[in-house]
Amino acid sequence: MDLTIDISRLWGELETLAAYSDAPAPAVTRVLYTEVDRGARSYLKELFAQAGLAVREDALGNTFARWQGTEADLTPVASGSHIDAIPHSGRFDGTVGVLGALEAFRALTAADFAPRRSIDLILFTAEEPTRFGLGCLGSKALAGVLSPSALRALRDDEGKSPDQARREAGFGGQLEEVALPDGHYHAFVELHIEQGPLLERDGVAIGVVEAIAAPATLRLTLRGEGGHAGAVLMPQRKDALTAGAEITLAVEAAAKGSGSTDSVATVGILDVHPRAVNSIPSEVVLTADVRDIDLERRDRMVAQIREAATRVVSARGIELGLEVINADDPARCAPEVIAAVRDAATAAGVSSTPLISRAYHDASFMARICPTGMIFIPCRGGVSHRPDEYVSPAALEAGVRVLARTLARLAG
Ligand code: HGY
Ligand code: MN
Ligand code: MN
Repeated sequence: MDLTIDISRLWGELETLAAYSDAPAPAVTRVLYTEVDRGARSYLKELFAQAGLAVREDALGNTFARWQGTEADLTPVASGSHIDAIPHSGRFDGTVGVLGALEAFRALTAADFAPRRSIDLILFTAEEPTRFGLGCLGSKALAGVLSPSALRALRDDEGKSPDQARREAGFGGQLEEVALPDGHYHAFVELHIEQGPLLERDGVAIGVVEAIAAPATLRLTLRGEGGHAGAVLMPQRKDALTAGAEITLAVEAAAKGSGSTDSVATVGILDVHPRAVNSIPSEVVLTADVRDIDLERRDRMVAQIREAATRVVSARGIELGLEVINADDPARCAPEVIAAVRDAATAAGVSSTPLISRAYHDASFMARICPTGMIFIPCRGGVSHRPDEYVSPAALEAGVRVLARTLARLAG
């Protein structure tokens, strides 16, 4: 099949999408249900409609753009990714999987390919944990991993629930209708940037993802006594922030000491109260992200962090609250989708290599309900979640070509 990817059109669409942002370019901030998120969604729904796709949205804003297959009774195939972006991040994380899938659809149509199975392009709501503290809200709800009641219990910084926020953003319908039945899809494949350095380092065009790492998120609340920074002498202090500093180092030590470089742990958020230069911190909340591709090792790190935190707070007379916000299993990609990606890369004449994803993705949860795979493309220096995140047009073009061929294989 002779496929032509219109990379300048795709590049222009990525640039337009990047402008829907609450941060000055080249940074992108696009948080769930904000005005820029809603604007980006409208822009994309316009493109989906122009491409002749039938568009529907569910109660959370997961958006499905369907390319009708010739045999409507066959279970459909799906592709897609997310468009939300954490504060001050880049323009390619997630978006290449949404606009890349659209471009794959258009290239296949131009090559007179008509899929037997319908193909859904899915824009997943809230893959990033920014607003409600939990990642993959949309795909977890689709997979039935996050129940409507668990969803309703979440709160953002203003105390709003996803239910309230989604309705204010104009999404009606019932949360109970979001979960998809098992077998709803024949297969799912997601195009995504590697968010790591290996493909670029080895000069390989395509990563054929075999597994996706297991993330856990911990929230530790430390309560001390606070007080006047000048008047309270050091022996009498119960300083919540110095306790938090020791625990932050213990989080790092748990990953560094696990015996494997596949273990990673990060304290990305540390809130201090009352945050005044002359007031001893009385309360600190730190949020830790702990991951490994091996579940047991990941859980050992969580246990170690819990032990270290207990030790630190008892030595300092601080009160500790520790909440495991999420602890997901690693996801395995399906052999038949892995093979389809690998064969598509070969047919497209590009190099490929098996890879593990250290980032999590919506594919992590689509793998719960259907055979799933991922296609990685190299990003410069492996950089992601930063404004200088970058993918070359050539790398993107190869990724879209392989995605198109993979979809042609899966949708028959
Ligand atoms: O954090 C992650 O792995 C993803 O980028 N949300
Ligand atoms: Mn991300
Ligand atoms: Mn992503």
